[in-house]
Amino acid sequence: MSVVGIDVGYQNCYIGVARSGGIETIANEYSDRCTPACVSLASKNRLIGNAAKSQMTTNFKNTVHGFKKFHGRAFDDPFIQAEKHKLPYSLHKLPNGNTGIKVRYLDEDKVFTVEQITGMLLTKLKETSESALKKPVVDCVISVPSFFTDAERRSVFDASQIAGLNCLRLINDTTAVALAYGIYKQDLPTLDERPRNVVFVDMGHSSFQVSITAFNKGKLKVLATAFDLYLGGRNFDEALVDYFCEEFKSKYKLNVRENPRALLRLHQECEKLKKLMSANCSDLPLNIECFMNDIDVSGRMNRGQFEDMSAQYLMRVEMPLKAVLEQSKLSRDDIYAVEIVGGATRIPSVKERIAKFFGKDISTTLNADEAVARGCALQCAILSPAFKVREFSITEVVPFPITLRWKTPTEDGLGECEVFSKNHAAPFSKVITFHKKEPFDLEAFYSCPQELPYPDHRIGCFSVQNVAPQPDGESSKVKVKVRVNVHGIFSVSSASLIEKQKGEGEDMQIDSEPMVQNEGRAEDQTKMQVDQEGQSQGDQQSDDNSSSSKEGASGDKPDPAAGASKPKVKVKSIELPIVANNIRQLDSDVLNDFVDYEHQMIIQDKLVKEQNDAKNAVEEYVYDLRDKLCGIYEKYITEDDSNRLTLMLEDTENWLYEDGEDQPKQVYEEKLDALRRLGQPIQDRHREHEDRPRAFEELGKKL
Ligand code: ATP
Ligand code: K
Ligand code: MG
Repeated sequence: MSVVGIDVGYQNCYIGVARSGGIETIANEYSDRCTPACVSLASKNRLIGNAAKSQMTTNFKNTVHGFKKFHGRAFDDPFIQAEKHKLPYSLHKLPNGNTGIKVRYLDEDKVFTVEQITGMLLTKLKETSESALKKPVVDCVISVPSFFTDAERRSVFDASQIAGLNCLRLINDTTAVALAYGIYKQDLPTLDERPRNVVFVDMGHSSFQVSITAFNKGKLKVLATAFDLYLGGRNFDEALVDYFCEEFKSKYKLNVRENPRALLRLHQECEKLKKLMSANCSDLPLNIECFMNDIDVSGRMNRGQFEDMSAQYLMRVEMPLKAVLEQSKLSRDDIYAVEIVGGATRIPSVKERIAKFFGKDISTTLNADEAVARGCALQCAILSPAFKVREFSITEVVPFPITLRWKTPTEDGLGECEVFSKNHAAPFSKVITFHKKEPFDLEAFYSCPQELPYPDHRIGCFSVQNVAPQPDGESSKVKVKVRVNVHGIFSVSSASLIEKQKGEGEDMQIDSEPMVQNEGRAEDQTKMQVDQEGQSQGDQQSDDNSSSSKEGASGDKPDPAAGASKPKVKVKSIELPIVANNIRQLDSDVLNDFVDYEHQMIIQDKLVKEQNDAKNAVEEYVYDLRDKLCGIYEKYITEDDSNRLTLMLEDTENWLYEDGEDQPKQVYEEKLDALRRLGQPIQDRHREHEDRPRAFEELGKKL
């Protein structure tokens, strides 16, 4: 069983694995530990990661990047509408209203969903892990931003399935970092001591996330999270791009924004410049050759200027810091350390603002690029029965409050209950008791539309079925379990009807009005680990998506409606089916089609790779043999034969660029065999001759 953690960044992806007893991040086939979140579709195959990024400017219409924020978003979402104009590739409204990505693939127009595109990226990351670990990879933990809603989380989860991964947990970026920070700390306070509170700050390419986490020995509890969804390194790049677009307009009369390729190149150069300015205060040049209309362009920039032009973004750094501190109800003095990760926290003025806000030096003890992936791998190791790791329990928070709504026979016609408040512990289950005579719907949505950064605040509608009145015509008591699971995904997970047994419980007075009763119970989702150092904690329960409601037996408090002095009533609990509607998740048949299609594309990519390899082998052989014919093989072939063979090699070379440009693998293999049949005897004669002196020497020794 593999232990793999994947940080799927907006720009950069990293993979952490457990290998030879430790956690490490692994490199891809380009010896790069960072794999760009970039997918390029072409007429014969796909390129994913570094290969896709390196030809982004040439195949820009079909090279998809910056798609992480498309998850769970409707095409009409204002963010998508604004983004659409900045992208060199096309977006397309899908029949279900979601955002599709329109490209040319295999010489056809294709619209992919974002789950498919992220699925492609995950396929690549899976393959990279497999070649590093030299075994199949299925189980993994994937990171998502802490502000991802249900729709986004379900979408990423679907993507993982398309790639053939079994995602054991979607973990929040800052929580993964917290785990990477805490698990190796030997000096954490004991359980009865005051916890150690650490702030984690992650500014990536697209967003800014902050959490405050309380640590004790063997556990971490996230107290609060805060974020700016749209503040990241890309904003700073854009500030530079805006500036140079203006400058090149006046200096060279170039309209860069009309030329997608030039704009992409400018983006890349501005990003490089931004990084250079992090280490350098002086004036720095920006030069791009043959930028547009054969014109070379150049400009200059220094850190002071850059800070001035990005003031509007720097201003926004403080807000989430303030919000997280307020929500945690801690004071600055309660903060033990401020740990920063994410590429954009390397911008000196970003760092300064964080330090200034907390009034202390910030720590960079964690690897800014790899901490998330390492944390994911650690979580995967904890969840894997095959891997021994120190037990560490994680309690997350719910980022946005969640409310249930249902129809009632009352005047206003609606009942409502906030089932999860902001920063409520997660994973967590609650039992709500209803009194109903017929099947009913529970509508789940995020309670505070003004707080939610998305226009759509629906989560889904859950129909509780097969509800019937009691034999005496009274309402039935229906216990509904709602939960936020390990992935941070909400659901009405089970429902049961409590049936009075005949002859008993007549004294039980049942409300005909629907009534809500909250019965919360913490569920720590971290699986029990066998660990010499770890302590078994009695209140821990393992949890999975299929668990059914057992609260009736163990967790229930007596129903106040039944009165405190009632005799013990024998009850029977009947499981009720729940049908989820409007859940923003792929239908299972659609998902299956996507899984099949991904599989086909993988096979297609493999075929193209094998074909290319076979073709390259012919080309290499031609060059090699031709060199040797006028070199080391010269003495081992007659001039006539050599001339004839050279001509043949030349023909083959020409063929490779003409008719032989795109042939099935076997054609190249046959070609190579034919050449080898001619080349081999020469090679043999050469080798025999080379070996002869040594053979004589050996013989001499023996005699
Ligand atoms: P997200 O977390 O938003 O999904 P990501 O995880 O892909 O994005 P990171 O890899 O953490 O993002 O950070 C990438 C960003 O950091 C880019 O904008 C990059 O330009 C920026 N960055 C990296 N190094 C530096 C540096 N030395 N100075 C300034 N910015 C930097
Ligand atoms: K990253
Ligand atoms: Mg990130």
